[in-house]
Amino acid sequence: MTQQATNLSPISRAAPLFVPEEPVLNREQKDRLDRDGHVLLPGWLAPDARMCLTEALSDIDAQVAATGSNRPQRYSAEHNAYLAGLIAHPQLLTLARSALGSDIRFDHCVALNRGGGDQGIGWHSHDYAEDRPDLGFLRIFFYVNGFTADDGGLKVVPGSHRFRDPAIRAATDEELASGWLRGKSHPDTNAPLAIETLDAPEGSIVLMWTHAAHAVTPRRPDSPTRWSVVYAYRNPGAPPSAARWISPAFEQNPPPGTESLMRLQ
Ligand SMILES: O=C(O)CCC(=O)C(=O)O
Ligand SMILES: [Fe+2]
Repeated sequence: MTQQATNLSPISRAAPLFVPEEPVLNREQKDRLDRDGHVLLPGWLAPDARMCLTEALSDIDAQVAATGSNRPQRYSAEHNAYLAGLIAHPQLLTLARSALGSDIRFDHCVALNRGGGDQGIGWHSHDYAEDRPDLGFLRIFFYVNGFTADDGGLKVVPGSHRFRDPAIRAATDEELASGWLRGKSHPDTNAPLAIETLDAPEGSIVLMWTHAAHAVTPRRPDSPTRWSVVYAYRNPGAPPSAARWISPAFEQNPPPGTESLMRLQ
């Protein structure tokens, strides 16, 4: 190792994950995340990271195919060393902390690859600390090769996270509109809640509070696989989410640098 390399800080030693060197949300982005429940950051994934992620996520798909089990997908970081190494990546932690504050725990790393013809997923929300609005649960989605609204696209309902309802469910937009959405408006702006479709160029990331209503449109049959993965972090203080997919073995022998993130409380 050269003298120069020895002097590098841990931050510069890790290969860049994001294009912005210091990936903190600016005031406008943080306000948008808190008002809408999500914020899209186009092109944030560094080019080399996109390549490594594509390789890692292909490896997860291959393991799922070989084992016929969804375990490698649900516990992605436990099945791929590159993905494990990102849990405590300095830039990922900087970004998570810019939304959650300094005291955070890792919750899950789940591959969200969607091959051509994938059916997408209906409307739903996720759980954490429903009675503790002071405790945040943030999910950071990596959309490595992006998506369009009608091709494996994420749909959202700005403001829905404010209801902290973990049980939002609907099979179609119509069902959501005539059901859970009906008569609801944003607690701050009073605007009626409405469905929004997103377009994510290659290399996008999306930050989303976990109680936000979301759904995914089907992937077109002739489209290539949508490579994506989500990393989730939370403030400790409540029992963990139902999707805290961390095996006891991983928890007891965590990758270097992740020990404090792996604690329950
Ligand atoms: O595939 C996606 O873009 C989102 C999947 C999803 O609903 C989730 O990870 O909670
Ligand atoms: Fe979801």
